[in-house]
Amino acid sequence: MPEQILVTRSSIPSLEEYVEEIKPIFESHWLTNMGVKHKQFQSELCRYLGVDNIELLTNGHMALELTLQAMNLQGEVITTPFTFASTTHAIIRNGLTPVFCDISPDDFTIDTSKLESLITDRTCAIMPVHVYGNICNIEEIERIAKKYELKVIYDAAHTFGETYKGKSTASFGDASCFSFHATKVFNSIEGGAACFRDKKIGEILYDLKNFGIHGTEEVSAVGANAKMNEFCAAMGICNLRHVDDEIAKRKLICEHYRERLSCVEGLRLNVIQENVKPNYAYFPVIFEEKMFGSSREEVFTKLAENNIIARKYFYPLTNTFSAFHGRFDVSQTPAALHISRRVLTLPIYADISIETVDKICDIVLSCKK
Ligand code: T4K
Repeated sequence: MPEQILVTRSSIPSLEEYVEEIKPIFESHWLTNMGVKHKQFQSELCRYLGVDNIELLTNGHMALELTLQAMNLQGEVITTPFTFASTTHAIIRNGLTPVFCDISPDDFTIDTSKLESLITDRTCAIMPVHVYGNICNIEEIERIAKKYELKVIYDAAHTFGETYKGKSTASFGDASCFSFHATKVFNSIEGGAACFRDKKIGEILYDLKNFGIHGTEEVSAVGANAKMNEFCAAMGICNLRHVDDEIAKRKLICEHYRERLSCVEGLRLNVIQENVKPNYAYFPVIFEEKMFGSSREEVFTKLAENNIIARKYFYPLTNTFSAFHGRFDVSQTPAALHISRRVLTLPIYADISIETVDKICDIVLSCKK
């Protein structure tokens, strides 16, 4: 059976490099609970991301969920439904109410022109998503948050290594949360991190990721267990050495896709944002059936018949999940609905070959009628 091409493939160091990195773990028998590798990874990340405050967590979801908890929020959080389940779940699992703002049809991030009309006296925070690594309208979000005294927690899961106007995406808002999942541009197998402005949030997060245990004899909060273990930290340390090269390789892949798929009627590629150094995390394509001649579903199926597994990130919208039993009104987010029904994210990863990209483009273009 021919090899399947999946939407992504984890970047990993050489086996020798990883073994070298984990040797001290075998020698010390210290496997988790904020060990040496955890501390080293934390400080190397601070340096790479250009921030002072960072807490490592088991995954990006716990970064979002515990950051919200650490801020002790109540009421409504304005967010978008064009995202992974995690963003919305983090809000709801904190007993908060998500209020869904529509997205901009251009870059798929929160439509800031609609934001203010959703603010009520119960609004406590905004949780915008830099979806696909597209950076939200930082200035406008900051202006609105300041005016209404709202917290801003960015879901920055897709933005590792990116900058906006030369500043790391880790430095925006009250907090920015990253995912280091295996499928991300940068991974620590499973992992995540919260970067935050106020040092106090870090102290609370440190306790919350360890059951709320404070010191040795006090449990001061109802925390979770979300500590990054030493093997994940070691993988993160290794991958951090290579992440810039990985992003450079992705850039070439992305450019090749763009060369092949630009200027095709009915097919829209992701925006190139001004002032952003991108990481090429995803390669979303919007298929407008009326102009392209084939629907997103048809292209998806055609690719799958050829062992190419593209993904419909992010379909369905989170505000339509059956888990929420019709609690949210999807007609409030028409642009998000439109995009989610037409988007396909094509395979992109550092080591995908140009020949494979050509094959994918040939199949996509063969669907044009
Ligand atoms: N916020 C946003 C905006 C997010 O996108 C995510 C996660 C989060 C928050 C939460 O962060 P984490 O708690 O996950 O750290 C994947 C990932 O599991 C998830 O991390 C990611 N977003 C989401 C967009 O994609 P699935 O269910 O699509 O993954 P899966 O298992 O189908 O894998 C996709 C492809 O990746 C596979 O076809 C092959 C490749 N792969 C996968 C794994 C597991 C590898 O190459 N190696 C691997 O180990 O959710």
